[in-house]
Amino acid sequence: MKKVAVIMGSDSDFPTVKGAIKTLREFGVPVEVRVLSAHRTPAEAAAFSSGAAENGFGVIIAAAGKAAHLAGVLAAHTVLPVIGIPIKSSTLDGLDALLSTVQMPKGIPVATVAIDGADNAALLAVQMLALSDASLTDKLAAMRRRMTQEVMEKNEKLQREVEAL
Ligand code: RP5
Repeated sequence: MKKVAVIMGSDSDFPTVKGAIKTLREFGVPVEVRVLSAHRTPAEAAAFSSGAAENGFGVIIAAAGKAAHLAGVLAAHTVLPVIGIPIKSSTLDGLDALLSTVQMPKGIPVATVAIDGADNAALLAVQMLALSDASLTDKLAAMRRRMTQEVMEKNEKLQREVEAL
């Protein structure tokens, strides 16, 4: 199975990014994690992304805050799909990172999830890998069934509470 790279612009992003790493591991997806900054280590970030495909990666997840160029810079150096997580790490509550990540000029796409949306970034990466791995498709389907069951149980509980009003 292809690996997923989880790249963050700073170790200060790690508390948010942890969720993505845990989710990927729950699906049995091999993960490698790095701190690489588009601004502070531009050469290293470019080198990682340039070599990612030949090093066995299938998807790159890039998490960054503030003027968040990391996902776009990584995407510029590879044709692997890049998923951006805008991190809420500034006085602008992550809106700066969201706009920096999502507003990519045409030609170099970044699939941007919600501010701090680490879990969805991981799930999207699993869905991408599932295109060529049926075992991941089965695990995703099982997760969806569990979610459905949980919501139905919550609804039933709510109905009982409403009835008792
Ligand atoms: C971004 O700047 C990082 O992704 C982080 O979210 C933010 C702040 O970084 P630190 O100053 O905490 O290292 O590059």
